[in-house]
Amino acid sequence: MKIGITCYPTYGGSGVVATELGKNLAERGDEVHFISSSLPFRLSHVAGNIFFHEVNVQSYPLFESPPYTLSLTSKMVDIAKHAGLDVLHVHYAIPHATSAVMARQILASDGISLPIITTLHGTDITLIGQDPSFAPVVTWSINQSDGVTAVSSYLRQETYDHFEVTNGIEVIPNFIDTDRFYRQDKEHFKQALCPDGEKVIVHVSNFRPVKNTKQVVEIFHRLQGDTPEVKLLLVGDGPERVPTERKARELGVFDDIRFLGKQDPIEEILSIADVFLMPSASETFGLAALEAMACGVPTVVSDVGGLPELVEDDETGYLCPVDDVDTFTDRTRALLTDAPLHQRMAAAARSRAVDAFDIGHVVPLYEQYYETVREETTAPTP
Ligand code: GMT
Repeated sequence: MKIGITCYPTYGGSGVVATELGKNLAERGDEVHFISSSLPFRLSHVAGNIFFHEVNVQSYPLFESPPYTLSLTSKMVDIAKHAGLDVLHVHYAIPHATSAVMARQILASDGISLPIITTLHGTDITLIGQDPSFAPVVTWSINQSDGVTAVSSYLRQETYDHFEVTNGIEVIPNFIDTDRFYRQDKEHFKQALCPDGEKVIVHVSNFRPVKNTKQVVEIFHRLQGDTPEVKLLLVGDGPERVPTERKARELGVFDDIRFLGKQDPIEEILSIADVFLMPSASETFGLAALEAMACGVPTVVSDVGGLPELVEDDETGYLCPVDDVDTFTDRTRALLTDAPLHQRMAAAARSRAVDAFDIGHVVPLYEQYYETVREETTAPTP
């Protein structure tokens, strides 16, 4: 099959899912065309049956900012025509689904049929998509899509609750390549960071307010003075990084924290982690937590959104009420001090990642869905 994929190329879960999906589809024999504003960060090389098409935006004195949505639409039309796409799969509704619907209309006027599938990821539904300046367009774009998927049952329900969506929504969860994400021997790295055998807490995010990164520092602060001692690795970057650094200085824990910025490969850092913290205010799935689980790291996460579909409380990690820093601290402390508990949860976390979310189980669900949507869109109307 020839598949077009549009996603945000920057750091973020939706771009990761889209890119890993495209790479895996290509390995399975499909021809994959990424259409994006720049090379997706997990797409290190483009070869064989993977193609990358950069969307060129035009500036013009009249435009306050270049209309990316229109340039993306034109690029989708161009690639669909010249590569002969069988399906176009867009990730994150704003503005990708809207561009795709417009592209499909333009192609139809030339007698070309292009089924489009929209995958809803997160704040396109739970936050920014609900703003009155976007909501009618998001609703229309979802209803006009030939197929719609959501990354959790929670997100599917949120979509129905907040938008007048009449289309069906298929739940296909995030996935992980458990052959790449596993606990590796990184003893030298651990030694360098923790010469006195300190435990390691890791948090990975794009440092947006929804990720509650200042709370990660607060939890870490409350664990000071405990035995064993603990270090905190903060991976990623974004608008909350500076306020989080400030908080760390205020609490006097800055020197025990490493702000690592954007990092790849993340699995090497996760391989030295003892606990993964995710105190998000909202999370539709929590891909970063799944990456940790695959590396055998128990997770302490908020009991919101899609996280209870991923983390089994008291089995693979802990679910804690949002903003309840006391509970987050207690659960983290339990994992850092009770070795048999840690061992049990680390093994359970890895097993859950392998059994329920391995890329080998989930990518075929997308392939089957592409087939279903193609059949439905080409079937003659009775
Ligand atoms: O929706 C967002 O905030 C952005 C999006 C992204 O690109 O990072 O994140 C969402 O999609 C991920 C992949 O499906 C999910 O694993 C994340 O939980 C989700 N983020 C939020 O809901 C905050």
